[in-house]
Amino acid sequence: MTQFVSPDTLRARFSAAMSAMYRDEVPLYGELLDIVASVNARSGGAAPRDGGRLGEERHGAIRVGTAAELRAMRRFFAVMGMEPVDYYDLSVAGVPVHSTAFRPITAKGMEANPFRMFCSLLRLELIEDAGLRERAADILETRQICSSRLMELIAKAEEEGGLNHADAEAFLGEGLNVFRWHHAARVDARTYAQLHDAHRLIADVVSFQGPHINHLTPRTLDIDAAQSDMIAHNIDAKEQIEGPPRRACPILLRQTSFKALSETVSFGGDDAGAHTARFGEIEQRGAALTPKGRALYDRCLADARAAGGDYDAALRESFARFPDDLDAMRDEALAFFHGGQPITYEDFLPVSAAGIFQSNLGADTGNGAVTGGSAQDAFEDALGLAVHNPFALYRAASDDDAG
Ligand code: OOG
Ligand code: NI
Repeated sequence: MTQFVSPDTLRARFSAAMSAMYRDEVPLYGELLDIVASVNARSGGAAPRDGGRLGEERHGAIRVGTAAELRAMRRFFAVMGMEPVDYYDLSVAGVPVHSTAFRPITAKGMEANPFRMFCSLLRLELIEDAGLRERAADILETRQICSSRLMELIAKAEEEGGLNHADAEAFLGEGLNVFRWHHAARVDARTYAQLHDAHRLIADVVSFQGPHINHLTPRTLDIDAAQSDMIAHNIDAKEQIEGPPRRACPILLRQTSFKALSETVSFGGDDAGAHTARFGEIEQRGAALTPKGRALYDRCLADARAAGGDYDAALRESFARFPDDLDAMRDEALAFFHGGQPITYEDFLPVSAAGIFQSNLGADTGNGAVTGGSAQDAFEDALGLAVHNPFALYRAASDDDAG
């Protein structure tokens, strides 16, 4: 009998290899890891039940251009036990993409290794200029983000139910290559400028050989402390932490980032330029909320954003309505619990994601704003599968019938 390398092992090795590669490519990411490790060591007393996985924990983000690429990514991540969870419509923030996150869907899988990949698909139909839309589609049409060897290995894993040791090595090596940064663009400088004028993100997705990893995010136990440490290290951090305010009982997700780096690009011939896409991010995770809790969260956040004036003060004020003790959160069925403790939120927040996108897009977003609306059916057609409903996953893991 062939010995297969388990999906958990593949995922752990892939996550570690991605981290080493990104550390090489974006040295500030290494600094960020050191800051987070030191903050987490200082806040050891606050470790949640799943604290044991912290040192290994990170999520990444990529952006693909076509349905075929999205489907290849879905099959690639499935080999490592990662499935698409939730649908995120980023057009609400003027960003022409929609997204899912690939991750393990069981508590056991998350414990074995919690690596997740946020994956966005470009919505070419949101490019207004028909000529440019067609040009972008033509450019993407001829792109091959996965080597034929990688596609063979994925097919083999699907057919045989796993990969042996030698195939696993090859799979990890070929897989890592997909997400590397390429200095040489696939387009000329003029095309890059046109794509960039339509939306900076379109240039990022269309101009290069592959979906370079654009950030890797470690998880901290105290994001306020990590944020001040970032500033103390002269890292150009985003001013505002996205998500809920600081609380005694953290909920959902709080995130902050440092601004994208400007990297040199060659456009063939002697043409050189710069491209800004890759950045650093940190996050703190709290309790997964029930639909009722999520609705309350959305209302509190919307009120704070509508309030104007000092955003932090408005946030604290609007969230005063959200009970900040575990008994009340359980009694009012606002959060999911297991064994007396809240279940950690493993997913993302579209409004935060939009804030993160905007922070790294910078002020200069070209003509920018798109309006599209949610298109989950089209996304799932492209993916070739329906995404998992996160509430159903948390409900299955909880030991009461909250939500
Ligand atoms: C993804 C932004 C979303 C998060 O943590 O919410 C994200 C991107 O910029 O491609 O990673
Ligand atoms: Ni992120």
